[in-house]
Amino acid sequence: MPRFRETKVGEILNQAVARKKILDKVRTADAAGKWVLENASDGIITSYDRYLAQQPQCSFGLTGVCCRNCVQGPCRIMPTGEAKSRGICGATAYTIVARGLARGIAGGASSHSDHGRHMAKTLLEVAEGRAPDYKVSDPAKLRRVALKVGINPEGKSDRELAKEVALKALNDYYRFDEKPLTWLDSYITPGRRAKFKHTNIIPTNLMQAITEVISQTVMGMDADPVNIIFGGLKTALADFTGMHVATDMSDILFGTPEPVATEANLGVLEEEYINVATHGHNPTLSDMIVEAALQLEPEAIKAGAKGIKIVGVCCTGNELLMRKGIPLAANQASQELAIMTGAVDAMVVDVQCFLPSLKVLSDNYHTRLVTTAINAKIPTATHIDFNEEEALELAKDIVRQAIEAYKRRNKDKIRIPKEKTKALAGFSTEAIESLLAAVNPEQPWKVLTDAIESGELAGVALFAGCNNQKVAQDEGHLTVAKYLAKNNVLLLATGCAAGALAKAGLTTPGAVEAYAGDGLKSFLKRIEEAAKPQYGLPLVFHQGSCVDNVRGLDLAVKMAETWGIDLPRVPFVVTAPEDMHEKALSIGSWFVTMGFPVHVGVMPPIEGSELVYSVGTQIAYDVFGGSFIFDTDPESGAKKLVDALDYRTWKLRIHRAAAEKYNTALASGY
Ligand code: SF4
Ligand code: MSK
Repeated sequence: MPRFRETKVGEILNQAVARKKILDKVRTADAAGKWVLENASDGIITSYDRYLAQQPQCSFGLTGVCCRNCVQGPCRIMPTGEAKSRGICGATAYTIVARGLARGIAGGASSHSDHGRHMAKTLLEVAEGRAPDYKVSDPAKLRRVALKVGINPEGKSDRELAKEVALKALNDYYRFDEKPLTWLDSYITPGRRAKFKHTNIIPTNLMQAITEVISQTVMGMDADPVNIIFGGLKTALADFTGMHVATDMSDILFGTPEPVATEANLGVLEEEYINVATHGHNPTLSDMIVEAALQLEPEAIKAGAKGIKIVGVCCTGNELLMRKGIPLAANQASQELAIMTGAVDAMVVDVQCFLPSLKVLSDNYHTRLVTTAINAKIPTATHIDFNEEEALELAKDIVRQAIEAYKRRNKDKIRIPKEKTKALAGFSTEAIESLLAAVNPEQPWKVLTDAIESGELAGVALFAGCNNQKVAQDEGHLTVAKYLAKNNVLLLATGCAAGALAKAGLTTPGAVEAYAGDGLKSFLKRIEEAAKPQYGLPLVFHQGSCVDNVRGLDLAVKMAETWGIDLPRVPFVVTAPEDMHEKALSIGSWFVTMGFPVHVGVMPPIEGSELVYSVGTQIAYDVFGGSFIFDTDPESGAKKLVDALDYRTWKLRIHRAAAEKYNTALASGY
């Protein structure tokens, strides 16, 4: 079992090596971030410092054997040896570790599902005329989604259909008819449907799936670790459902992403402009901020600026990047550094992944920090209760706060790094299908599956997940991406992983020349020559924010359908080299149940139980065909992913040869 690796940081702390060396060697691989930490920190404490200050972290917590599920606790368990112990109630290590894992999945599922519910509610408000600043921007997607979930769009206006689709999505949250969730059932293969039924993990009510697992894991309830984990997997499938609702509703409201060119990294901030950073996950507010900024440009010029520049942070940043070409300033770990440039006049946050420290930090500058969600406030930050009925007016209010703050700027504190790079984004699964259709209009996905069968490509990998202060920012993403590209793996990315790869220039055509193996190069070139995309094709296809991981699943389903096989046979893998959030736990878990190898680069707290660890790494493989690959060494993790792809492709070829020899269809059940 790989152990938790803290050696680099531990050694450096013990040797009291200078802070500069810590930053250079350990904390971040992001050139702009490094520059800010070295040149603009003014002794300000950031999460990079607070991580070091937290060392050594509690080994009970790190391995998941600390329980606080009742007030008798905390109970800390010694899992093995003579000191082997139980909690006060008698709970053993495997019960406590499984409970912690399942509750983590529930945290992720509730975040995504709440996001999805909000988007469906916004679509309903649009349909009922209660959100005048929004509209159905993508009627074609509305009709595609309607058909997918079993609604006949014939003869219905956009508003009528939007209402029906929104109500059906909301119905997944509240219904009690014991039928599988629509946004799960409609997007999976028949094989997965049967597998989930057989293993009794199909959620039938999204809210209920989350409450069930919390109830299952309170003191005095389920002590069976395997049963608890299966409860967690049911919740993970509920998470998938909420994520797919979020992605579909966002596409309908704001448009299905298409390839777009922009820039990434802190160098996108501009001293002469009023800089407004939008941060979080929900595109409803940020979309309006973009519109408000356009309308208030004259006020900005009157205040002495050249104009208003909107930049993105984390997944709200990804939402704006892929649909509007708004530059991405930072991913999760460097959000504080954006403020430390002294050039951010307002940072507006919606939900998830923003740090409470942003307020303390912004107090050192002129920056106005604005929270906007009723359930996500920071003490003493400005709070504006955002709602869709008055969206544009509220967005203007926020932008005006930025204009006011701009007038209080301290020019001496402005230190913007030069580093920024070109970035392509907007590669939704639909956009990729259009590109492939330029080569084969009748069977676009056959272009991809043929390339894998012929050995030109080794398979497809999806980069997901976050930054995590336990590892150098972005380094894991970059190492795994370069290794896979060299080995001819087609790369997709979402969330802060996509942000990391964009900031390092890997979402550009130039990166193909620099990092792709010959097979990947020739595959991309063939598509480029046929489709003639305006900006060329990048090494990594940026698919969006963290809810958009479902786009990767949709793509894998297309591959499975083209081959006529189920998902566990498809040469598709997932990697989260810097997983951090509970949402990453949840996403990884549903990808495993869908049948994929999932590499995780930072150990979640499960090492306190051999049993739970082996359920994730081995039993899951036997039951679902997918499993976790825990490896904290990015290169070694990447090698295992290539091995997993090779194994699947090898089996595929053998069965293809047999099918051709006996003139049969490719066997689906091998
Ligand atoms: Fe301790 Fe059991 Fe209470 Fe957990 S539930 S804190 S193990 S007594
Ligand atoms: S923002 S969940 S750190 S991807 Fe989606 Fe990034 Fe992970 Fe948050």
